[in-house]
Amino acid sequence: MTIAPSDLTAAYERDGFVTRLRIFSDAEIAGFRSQFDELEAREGKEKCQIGLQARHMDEEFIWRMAADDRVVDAISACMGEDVMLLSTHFFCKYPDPEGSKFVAWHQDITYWGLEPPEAHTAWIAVDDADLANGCMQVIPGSHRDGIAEHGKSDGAGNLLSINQEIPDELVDKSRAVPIELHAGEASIHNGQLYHASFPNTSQRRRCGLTVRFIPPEARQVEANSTGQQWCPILLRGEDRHHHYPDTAVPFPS
Ligand SMILES: O=C(O)CCC(=O)C(=O)O
Repeated sequence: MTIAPSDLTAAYERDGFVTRLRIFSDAEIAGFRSQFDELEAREGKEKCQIGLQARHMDEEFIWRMAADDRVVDAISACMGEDVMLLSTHFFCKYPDPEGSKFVAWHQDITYWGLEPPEAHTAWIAVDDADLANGCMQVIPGSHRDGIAEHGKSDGAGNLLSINQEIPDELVDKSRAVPIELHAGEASIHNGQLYHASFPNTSQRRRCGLTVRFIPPEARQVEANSTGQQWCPILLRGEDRHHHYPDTAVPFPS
């Protein structure tokens, strides 16, 4: 981590995101990348684009990435001491010369069925992510604007599960900030922050692991966008709310 935890907390509260957190060394991320490459060879690129959800439950390297103490230290500086791992999801954008695959402007929390509507995401770069290969973009401070009514995206190729999109007129794109990351670095964003990513028009893959976290008080009041029940796992602190059945740690250390 390049900034002190107290600075992280203040920046996160103000902007709704923090970035360029060095989590894994070059050697560590190279190891994880080769395990992702192996999974990609086994399951195919089509599946790996957005189809690898909650695979920390059966792929040990994903669990090791998501539950790493350095990730949890950073998340805990942003969201507080009690931390549950909600899920994981790879967003892997392959070279797309036609520019057809993108992630529309959205807030994560609107389709996760949580009350209070609170969640936080660590986006861990498996590959370098930059403007050319479609890194994430955010609108600083938009997590304080409340929850926006989402519509459906008109453009074909939105990688979001139900094609959701914040209406154009509500997004001040002139304030967008690109989240460029080297492999092994992470950003963290608030589930109410407006964010998006544009097509990967480079020749390079852009793979990131999103790790979703909630505080134990956030209970599930409706099905999430994939129609499933969440099965979060307490990683740090205490669960005084007991909204969820106990889920065993898949790969105890
Ligand atoms: O990786 C991307 O391009 C988008 C990620 C995203 O929308 C998210 O983390 O919620």
